[in-house]
Amino acid sequence: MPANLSPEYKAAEAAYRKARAPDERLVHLREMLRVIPRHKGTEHLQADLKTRIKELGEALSGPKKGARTGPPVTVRPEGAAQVALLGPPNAGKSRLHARLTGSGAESAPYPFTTRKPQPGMLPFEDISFQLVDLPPISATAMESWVPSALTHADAALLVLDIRDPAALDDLAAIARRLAGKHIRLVPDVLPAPVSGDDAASGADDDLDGFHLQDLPTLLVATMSDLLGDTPDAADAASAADAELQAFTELTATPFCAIATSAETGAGLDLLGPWIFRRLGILRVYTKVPGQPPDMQRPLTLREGDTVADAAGLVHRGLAGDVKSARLFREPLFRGQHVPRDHALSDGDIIELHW
Ligand SMILES: Nc1nc2c(ncn2[C@@H]2O[C@H](COP(=O)(O)OP(=O)(O)OP(=O)(O)O)[C@@H](O)[C@H]2O)c(=O)[nH]1
Ligand SMILES: [Mg+2]
Repeated sequence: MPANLSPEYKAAEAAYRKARAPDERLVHLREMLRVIPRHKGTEHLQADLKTRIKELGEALSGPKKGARTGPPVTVRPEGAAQVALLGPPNAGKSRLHARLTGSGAESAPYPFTTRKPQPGMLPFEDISFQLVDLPPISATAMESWVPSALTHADAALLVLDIRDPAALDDLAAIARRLAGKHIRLVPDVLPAPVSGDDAASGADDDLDGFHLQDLPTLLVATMSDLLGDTPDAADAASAADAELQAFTELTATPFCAIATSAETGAGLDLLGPWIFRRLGILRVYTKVPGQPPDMQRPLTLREGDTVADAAGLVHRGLAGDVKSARLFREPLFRGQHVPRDHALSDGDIIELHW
């Protein structure tokens, strides 16, 4: 049924997607629920919004006395972006998480090992991304709180066992389950609309173009070290590439895919750059007048973000007070004044003027 969302709702949704701090997100979620048109077509969505508001509220204030005592379901975002590890049981999510972040995420040769969200930091150049390991999702099982655990996720790594012939079915089942909770897995390049079954693309016509969340998604086909009898690293890499090519061609999946191994580390160096580029992350360095810039701790913003957005990160709630900035970016900018709505670039150095 068409959801027929109003301009007020769409504006609230846009503000929600832009907000990164949990308390700001909660404000926007409440606003979405307040302005959502009340009719049958939005009933599911209203229910999803209420669940997220409740769970995010509990995460921010601690659970109420006597409330259900499960694991905390939302992970407070840290670093330049939060990226969720999704996938079917036993695919190798936790082993990857442990290797990438140094977390002690428990991995075991049987399914449903992971029972709660586990955060860890993946360093990339001078910033880091927060990776969140999660319990598995299959056609028949998904912890009810997993959609809420994705509230702060900016992207997803969908981990599949490269040897598993059912991987496409797993991918479609996961996309469908999340679509049912108004979360859409988005490939790097959106496929042209086709009629017929497009569950594997993450699209879902039932949602009438509406969703609570878009998750840019990379397929991570892991365990490449276990492909055939290839002790030589170069042979193993080409076997993995051939397998991956066969997979992407056979399944015609619109998602980008990379082959990795948590055992040998093969392919893992591609993850940070993908997250960085796919999310359009910018690093902006700040300086105070008369002093050299602080090159140690960049602000992290997104493509299209402005001087005012950077100011909002420096002084929360005061973004509106910044008047202009001096911008340093060789060779074009050597301290010229730019207005508060000037869009920043990766590597910019700014001196804020309030
Ligand atoms: N050789 C090899 N083994 C791997 C690799 N990745 C995972 N494994 C093994 O595969 C099994 C499952 O890995 P897990 O990381 O627990 O899988 P998971 O996806 O977290 O599983 P759930 O928590 O049940 O969803 C474990 O025995 C891992 O040691 C890999 O890249 N190479
Ligand atoms: Mg696990």
